[in-house]
Amino acid sequence: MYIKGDWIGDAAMNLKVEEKSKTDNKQEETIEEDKPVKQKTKIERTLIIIKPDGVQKKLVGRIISRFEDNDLEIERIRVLHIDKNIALTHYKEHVEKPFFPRLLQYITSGPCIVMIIRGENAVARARELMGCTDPQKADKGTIRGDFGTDITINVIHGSDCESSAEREINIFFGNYL
Ligand code: RTP
Ligand code: MG
Repeated sequence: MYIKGDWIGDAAMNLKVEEKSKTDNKQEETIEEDKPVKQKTKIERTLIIIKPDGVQKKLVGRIISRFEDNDLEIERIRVLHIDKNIALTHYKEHVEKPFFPRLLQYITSGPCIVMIIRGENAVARARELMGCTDPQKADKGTIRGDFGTDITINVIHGSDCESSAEREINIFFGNYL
């Protein structure tokens, strides 16, 4: 018996509602089965930096090919020796961290290649191609796994989400979009 306010009764009611919505979903699923399966995709832009070690080791072409071979295209590209002010702006979330002095020294140590990369789900897909921050832990076949030296000297930067991409694109390419 269901008594309003009784938690067992409430749970039973919730279960019924849940069962009903499962049945409803089942009907939807049956209808959906006839339709072709569509993956959720979105055209995005992300900011990629081939860091000074990547340029010094002449890896630019090979790194760009990793993106192009995966249907991500270069929309804008420039060579830039990042100075202290740009580094402080770009890496503002890391300025107080213990590793920042080494990161600053590294990122300002020579010319970088800065690019806007565009394509379906570009932010997440670029990060997958890059591999995780620490090259020792990154999978082989990823850019950092194949070419990185250590957790700081790791060849490449990629925006970590769409809002970061917008902010970073604005730093390096202004508001041309
Ligand atoms: P990024 O921003 O360059 O794409 O790298 P990420 O998201 O994978 O890593 P994040 O945590 O944002 O760190 C930014 C860059 O700082 C250097 N780093 N050094 N413990 C350390 O010594 C350390 N941790 C991070 C790396 O160059 C990293 O890419
Ligand atoms: Mg980051």
